[in-house]
Amino acid sequence: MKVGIIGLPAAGKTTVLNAISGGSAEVHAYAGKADAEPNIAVVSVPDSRQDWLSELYKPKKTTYATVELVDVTGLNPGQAKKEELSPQLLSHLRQVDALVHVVRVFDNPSVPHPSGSIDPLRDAQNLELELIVADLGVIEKRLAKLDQEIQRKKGPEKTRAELERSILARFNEHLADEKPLRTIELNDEEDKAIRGYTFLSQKPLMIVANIAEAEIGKEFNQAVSRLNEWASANKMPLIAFCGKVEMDIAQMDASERHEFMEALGIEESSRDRLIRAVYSLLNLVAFFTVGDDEVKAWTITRDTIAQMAAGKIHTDIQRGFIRAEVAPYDALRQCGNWNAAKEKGLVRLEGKEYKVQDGDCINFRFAV
Ligand SMILES: Nc1nc2c(ncn2[C@@H]2O[C@H](COP(=O)(O)OP(=O)(O)OP(=O)(O)O)[C@@H](O)[C@H]2O)c(=O)[nH]1
Ligand SMILES: [Mg+2]
Repeated sequence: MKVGIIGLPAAGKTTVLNAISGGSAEVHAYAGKADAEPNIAVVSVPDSRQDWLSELYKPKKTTYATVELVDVTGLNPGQAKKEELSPQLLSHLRQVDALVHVVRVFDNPSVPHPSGSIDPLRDAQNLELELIVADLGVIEKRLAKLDQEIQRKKGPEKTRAELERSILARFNEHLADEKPLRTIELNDEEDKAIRGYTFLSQKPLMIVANIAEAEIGKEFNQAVSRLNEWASANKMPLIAFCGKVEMDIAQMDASERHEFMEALGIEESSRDRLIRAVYSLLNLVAFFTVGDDEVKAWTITRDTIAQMAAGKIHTDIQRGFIRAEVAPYDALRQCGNWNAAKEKGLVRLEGKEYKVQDGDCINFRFAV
């Protein structure tokens, strides 16, 4: 899974990336360079259930799920309108599954704000507008060509192009009202017709309010409260933390980190909070495959059916699917191990259509 970290210049995007990744990824300051390569970090998804399973099986390998974070260069308000978003930046953003918008709340005279003052709500709205305008640009260009194409085409191809045109026209109107595409409901057919576009304002988005050191452990200040009200009205989850302090914490060893967090009243690291928020934003859950060789976590969308979940592991397992032997994590934990859970009747055999639940430990039976 890929997550794009976006925001205005100097909002603290790279700082947040370091905080989430433990600073192990090589990062460099963009210093406003529009064509800079993104910073990329791959972060393991922490899961105490998997820790326990790994203790139980003592496998040769424990493979956690991972999230790839892509920290791109800062977006300046008005850039999309002037068509100044670089093709590299756009192509990086088009590939991500979700966007994390880092909004600057901290004030620091030695780090000038590109708009000259601290106003988180204004910045969040400005960035949303950049996404909207970028999408509008794509749609306007496409609509201009589609008319000619429709005249040339015949039969089902013509029908498909007409459907595309009608959806894009609807999108166009929606965006012109300054509303992001993630607030439009599409049926399956419509979704399929426009999937190739990867519109930016259609991507699930959450907000990180990058607060000042002095605000840690306190209630939201007025600026964050206003931002949060707007975010929740627009169904964007918001979490607040101080990127700079979290970056320091992420670089400490475990005992020092624990002490430091306790002293500051930070209950959970920004990494854990952010990953949990992204999972919930994208409606993701984990299932596990367990054994002496490997204990591995797999990420799926909630309610994925067993046969599709099997396909995550290998297409052969999906094609040759016979049954899924399922032990819920809680049952294993309660009974102590697989056999004990089986004796108590807590291990079930499920078919193709079974909706895999968060924490299921699954042994797929298949034949090819
Ligand atoms: N005081 C304070 N400074 C911060 C905080 N977060 C980031 N900074 C500082 O703000 C400056 C910019 O941070 P970066 O993480 O490089 O910001 P960025 O959004 O990646 O900037 P660009 O990549 O240039 O767009 C750095 O000097 C950080 O140390 C914070 O929470 N508090
Ligand atoms: Mg940066």
